[in-house]
Amino acid sequence: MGYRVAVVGATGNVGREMLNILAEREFPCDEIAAVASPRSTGTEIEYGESGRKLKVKNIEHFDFTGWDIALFAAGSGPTAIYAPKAASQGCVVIDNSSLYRMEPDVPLIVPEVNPEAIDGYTARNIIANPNCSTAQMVVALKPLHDRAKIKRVIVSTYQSVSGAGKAGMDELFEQTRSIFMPVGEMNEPQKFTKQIAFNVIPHIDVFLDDGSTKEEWKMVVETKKILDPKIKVQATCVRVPVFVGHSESLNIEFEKELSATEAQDILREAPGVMLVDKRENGGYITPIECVGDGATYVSRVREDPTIDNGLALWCVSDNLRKGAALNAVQIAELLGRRHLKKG
Ligand code: 11C
Repeated sequence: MGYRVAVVGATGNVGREMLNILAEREFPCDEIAAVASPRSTGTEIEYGESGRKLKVKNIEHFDFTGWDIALFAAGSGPTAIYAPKAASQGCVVIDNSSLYRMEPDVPLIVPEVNPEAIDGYTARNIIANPNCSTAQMVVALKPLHDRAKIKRVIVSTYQSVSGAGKAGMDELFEQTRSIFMPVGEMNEPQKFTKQIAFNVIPHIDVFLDDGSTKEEWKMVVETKKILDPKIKVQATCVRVPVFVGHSESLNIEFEKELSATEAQDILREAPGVMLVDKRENGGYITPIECVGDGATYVSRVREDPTIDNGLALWCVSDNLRKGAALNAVQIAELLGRRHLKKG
């Protein structure tokens, strides 16, 4: 016996990946529903390799009664309306938006890092999935924190345009094409604040009063909630002209001494981490190599001689997978193992 699972926002970048990953990991679904805005109602979406098609259902009329789990990738607006409805109808919501992440009675989960926190889900029937840039960072940090206690992290991100949805990907594609094949003027940027093709933009999400951006703030507060409230994080989040895969440069200060060699040994064994660190030409991972994969790749581990107990490293992951859809499905698996047992 399996679960009845609804994917809400099924036609977007993350929703489609959720369906792919549920099928790939053979998540035990007795029934699966693809749910989206009225705009997509009746369109068909593929599920699994057999070419099975799901007809998209209208979120406005969807009754969650009798459904076990709803994976939401619908953005904060629709989520604010329909997630509480689903939760009150007895369906456990696993939400990819930022809406509930910092609510004290909603667990924010990365299964490799804080699986036990999921037990608090019963307060609201909602579990939050972190921001993509936070998820990959905490997977890499957790095993090092367990060994040597992290005091402070300085992170600079190199985030792909798929983090801004399909419109972000289209904007990079169109701008690149119009540079190579100019037909009239290039369109003004819509999704990003400046030209993204052949450029980098040090601005993701809205500005806050202290001069940081909301994306940077999310990395700070989500890391504290998932990993350890004592860890200090300073983030600079940057959009780069890459379609899929977020990269991060991390500078980490520990309480205890930790050599680069020992850190490599720890990371080699850590859940969710793939260490690729050969210290030679090409002996590290770049975003295009991690697309379609679930791991957080770590490369370039080295000691930082400018501080006591400092390490620097590079980490890369598919932001649509570990950063969003895969983490949500892993939460569903964890929920099944610890709480919603079937069969
Ligand atoms: C980006 N990290 O790359 C964002 C996308 O809070 O879930 C995900 C935003 C979020 O633009």
